[in-house]
Amino acid sequence: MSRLVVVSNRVATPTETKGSAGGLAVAVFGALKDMGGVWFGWSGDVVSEAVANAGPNLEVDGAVTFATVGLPRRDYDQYYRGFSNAMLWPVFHYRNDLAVYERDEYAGYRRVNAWLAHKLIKLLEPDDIVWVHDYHLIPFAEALRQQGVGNRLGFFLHIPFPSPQILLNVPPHEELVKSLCCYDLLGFQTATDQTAFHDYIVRHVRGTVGPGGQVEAFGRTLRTGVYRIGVFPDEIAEQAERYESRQHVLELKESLEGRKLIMSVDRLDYSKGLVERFRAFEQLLEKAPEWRGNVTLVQIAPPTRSDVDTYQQIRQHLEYEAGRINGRYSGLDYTAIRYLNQRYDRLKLMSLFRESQVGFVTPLRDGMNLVAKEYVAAQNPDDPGVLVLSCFAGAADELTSALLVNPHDITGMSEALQRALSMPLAERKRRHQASMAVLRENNLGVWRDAFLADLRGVPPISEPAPQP
Ligand code: GDG
Repeated sequence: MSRLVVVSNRVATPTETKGSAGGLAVAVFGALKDMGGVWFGWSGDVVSEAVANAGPNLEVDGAVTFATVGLPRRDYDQYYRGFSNAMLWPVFHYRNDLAVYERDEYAGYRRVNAWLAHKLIKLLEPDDIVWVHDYHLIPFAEALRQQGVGNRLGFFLHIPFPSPQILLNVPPHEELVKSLCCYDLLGFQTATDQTAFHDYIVRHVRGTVGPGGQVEAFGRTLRTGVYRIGVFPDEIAEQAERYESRQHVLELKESLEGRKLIMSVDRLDYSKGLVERFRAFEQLLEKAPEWRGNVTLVQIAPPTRSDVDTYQQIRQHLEYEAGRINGRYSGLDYTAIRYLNQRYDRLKLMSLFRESQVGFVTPLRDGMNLVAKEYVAAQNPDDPGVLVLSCFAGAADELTSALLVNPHDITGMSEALQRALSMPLAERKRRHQASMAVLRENNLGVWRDAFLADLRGVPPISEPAPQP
């Protein structure tokens, strides 16, 4: 059987791959263990040129090799902080207004992709199948192909693929799409994303889209498919139940003094709709005074990408909103919004989800949103909480039993909160059962195996990869 090579911007740590709650790193590592292979990418460290060039650093764990490289400061700034996170991330989340384009950052993005590809080639065997993850690595296959690699190359995009009119805002949009066409298989989270890619191919580069998502463009033929990422719901349910009587949950319960709890967990990112969410909660307290002092919103928001300006701005904005709303509605013994800028242990999060009556997940755009799925999975089936979910999360296609909201409609969201807080048990159970059935049918293993099966099915290019 072919080996598997996984390439992602960040390589998971050994602890993450052995975590018991079933995250993405665990699922990817599972496939690597079965097939044998390599997980290659950035170590997360900024290092000197000499140290970067001396890499990759190899760590062997059974049949799996973790191969990581550090990035010099300029590469980090241009490839990661610059083009990936200050240009591609905002535009792919429909926030052109926040995007910053610098030609030298784009050049750095391509240069780092080529350098990473060059590093990987030395570890690659001719029959390996290569699975590349996410927007940091769009030109990775092109760089491999230019260096003579004929292996099967697949790419999964974790974030939305924007509609063509939005993508046109990225000056080198055509080069990026051409680079994507160097893969053999492109995976998207939803049919909307796949269709947006197809539209671009047909309208802007006069390519063709055939049955089964086959694309012909730039002289290449490739497959495209929809692979909805999921969770392992039964493991999460079991973990959440096992942790429900732990100290942290008991302390939270005691501090709530019988008040209802709304839970939200997101990386602190402007795509997650946090400001609109706080305002919707404020409107609930304003328009439904019976809830004042009787419901608390816990927002866990660990900071990310804090050296990108737009992330500093969203953080300040949220601190202002949380302070303003708490100033208005908190009391001597009651805090309306508990806003926590910290990362919590995964198992703790799952047990807090189980303890709450509402999961409030309202991104302005999101490829999938795993928090929504984790929230559902963590519920007690005999007394489940209600998921209030943005229609702009990929997860909304599947979790149709959630209360779906438009995150720009503050009043609509506050009404959904009211409805969720007062929903009768029978309806809550019915919605929870329907959502759990969807999560079980399309769990994280199904996502992984479907993508890999399709990638294996791609006929290899005739020339073998050059030997190191
Ligand atoms: C990208 C796409 C797509 C969050 N805070 C803490 C914590 N988390 C965990 C959650 C969840 C994960 O991080 C976040 O995943 P999401 O899917 O919600 O969002 P992104 O980070 O934006 O992920 C997204 C995903 O890729 C997968 O394809 O769904 O659309 O944007 O698992 O639980 N985990 C811990 N402490 C925290 O404080 N331990």
